[in-house]
Amino acid sequence: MRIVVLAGGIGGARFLRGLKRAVPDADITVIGNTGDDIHLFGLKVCPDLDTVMYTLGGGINEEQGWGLTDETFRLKEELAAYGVGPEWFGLGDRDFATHIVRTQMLGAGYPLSAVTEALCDRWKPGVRLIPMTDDRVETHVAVTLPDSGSAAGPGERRAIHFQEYWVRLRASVPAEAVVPVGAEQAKPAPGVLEAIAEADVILFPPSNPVVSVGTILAVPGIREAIADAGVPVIGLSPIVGDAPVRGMADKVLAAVGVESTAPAVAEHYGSGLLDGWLVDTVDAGCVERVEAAGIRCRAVPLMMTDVDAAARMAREALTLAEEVRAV
Ligand code: FO1
Repeated sequence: MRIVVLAGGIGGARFLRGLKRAVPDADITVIGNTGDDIHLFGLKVCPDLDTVMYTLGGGINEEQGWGLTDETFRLKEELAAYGVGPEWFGLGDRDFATHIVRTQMLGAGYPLSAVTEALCDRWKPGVRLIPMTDDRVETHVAVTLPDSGSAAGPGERRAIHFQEYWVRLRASVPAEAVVPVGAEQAKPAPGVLEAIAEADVILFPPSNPVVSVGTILAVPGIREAIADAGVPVIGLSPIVGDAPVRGMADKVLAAVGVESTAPAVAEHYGSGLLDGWLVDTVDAGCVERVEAAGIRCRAVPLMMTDVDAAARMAREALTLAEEVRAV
């Protein structure tokens, strides 16, 4: 079975670990979000691609959900000693190697998709990981910084990099707009449209619907390819009850005018894209509303407490796909 998954960071990676356990013989292609990418110390860092690669490759720092295990931060300390920031983004010594190799290969003219393939040769994630595009896309967030944190003076509206919003500010101020800068000019990376066209099923894992899945869908051609694929497209809600399971998805959902509820996210994707939607059992009362939007809906446990729980979710998604296909 050929499965295509649009994945962001931690939630997507943990779901993929369950999917691999649920259908070990499946051919899984992951279209990874690159809007979180940031250039630091002259290096290109791809947090969502690395989180998928490390999680499925067995190197992930499990508690954090990002970065590597057995990390040291000597390089970060030395950079800080030179007063070279930012200090708020924790790059470990082992992780630096990934960004050095990536930046070296990009500098030699390899596209990000080829670089990602080369890095995966080492980590062997057991899926094909393709960035959504080889072109530069970086998500920025419009905020009004209350204090003098803004060079433009307090109360001024500014656009800051997603990572600064997410990591330095911990999404503590409202996101007034979320803009995937460069998305309009970006082209799907080689293999992306082909994988979608050849897929037997397409999955939206419980990744952030705005800054992860939403950013992938913002690359011209990808949303259309999925809508036209003619195979079941099944999503899993990242919102349980009225709160995101992890991260601060509610902050960026508000920026695009979407309430932080399981049915609202399904409606945001729309029945033109989604054929089926899994909500958590606590949201069983919302099934009717989602079905009224033309999207088949089931309430199943959606807390990825361990790999087996994620595998059960994956099986539920594939079961719903078959029900949708049978219609
Ligand atoms: N997230 C944090 O909350 N704090 C960090 O210092 C941090 C560093 C970091 C370094 C490399 C990397 O690949 C990811 C990192 N993340 C950190 C997570 C990152 O912000 C998120 O994983 C994604 O960008 C959102 O999905």
